[in-house]
Amino acid sequence: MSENIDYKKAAAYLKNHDNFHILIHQNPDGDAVGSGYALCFALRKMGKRANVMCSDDIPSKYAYITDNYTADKFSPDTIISTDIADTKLLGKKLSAFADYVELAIDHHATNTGFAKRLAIDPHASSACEIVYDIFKAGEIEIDELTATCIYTGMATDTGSFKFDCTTPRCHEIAAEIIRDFHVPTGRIGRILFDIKSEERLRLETKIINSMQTYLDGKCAIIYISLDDLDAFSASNEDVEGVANIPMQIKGVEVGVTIKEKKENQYKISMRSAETIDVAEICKKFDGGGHIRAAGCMMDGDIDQVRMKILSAVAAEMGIDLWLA
Ligand SMILES: [Mn+2]
Repeated sequence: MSENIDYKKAAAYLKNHDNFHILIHQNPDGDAVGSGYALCFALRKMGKRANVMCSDDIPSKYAYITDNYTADKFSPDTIISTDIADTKLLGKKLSAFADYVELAIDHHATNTGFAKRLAIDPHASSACEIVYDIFKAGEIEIDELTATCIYTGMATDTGSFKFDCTTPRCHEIAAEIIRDFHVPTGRIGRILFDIKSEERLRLETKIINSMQTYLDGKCAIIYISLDDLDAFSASNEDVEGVANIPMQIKGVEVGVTIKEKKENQYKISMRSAETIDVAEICKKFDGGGHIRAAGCMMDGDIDQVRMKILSAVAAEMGIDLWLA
């Protein structure tokens, strides 16, 4: 049985425990990295031992965070997670922790309640926003580095303060941490949103050229095969954020990105512009996420996968696929 706890209780929990392993999800994004390391740095500042654990390597663009971290050697007494909605997202290396998470900090409405204690707010822009409010509630001291982590997660999950999840609270926190800790916003913004590897930029032209639109231009699908990655010498890191590419087309309501993971296995990412709940669509395929950004895994032949996705998107749009 899990228990919902408020931020004061969550802060008290952090204060009253030690030797933390902080779990973040596989394929970590800016919010996973930001919230995980923010917790770690703040706990260490309190004199506690803490490590951040992830099944995958942390992308090199977050070096301005991870360069300030070295893993400690100790056996954990306290397992907590952040930005993880489902233990499936722990990935291979961390799956053994699935039943032992004491506290989950998260902002996904689809959180499965796997942890003993839950500090969850589906209206928060990011896990980082919740982590910051937990620090505030418990008067836990932070520094410039921790503030930079918090800013990173908020900027990532709000698409640089553009998405609908950009609430007044989100701007208030950004204002507070920029004022109090002089977070280098320009530098972080460029690292997170502007700089791409040459391989990525060239791969983008291929993806865009082979993009297809359906349902009267309301749905666009891009596909990235393992061969594409090979041909452009692109790494997994190079394809981060490609899901936003189809959303740039005028009239597209749902953008779908299909990434080949291995033969006949694909990772699907969906984005929605204004009206469609893509979390609902991804749930049909055992996935989940947010209304405007969700994902799932699918198996099978690429054409079948494409058709299945398209019918699900059409159904959510109320369009009869066979007449469209
Ligand atoms: Mn997040």
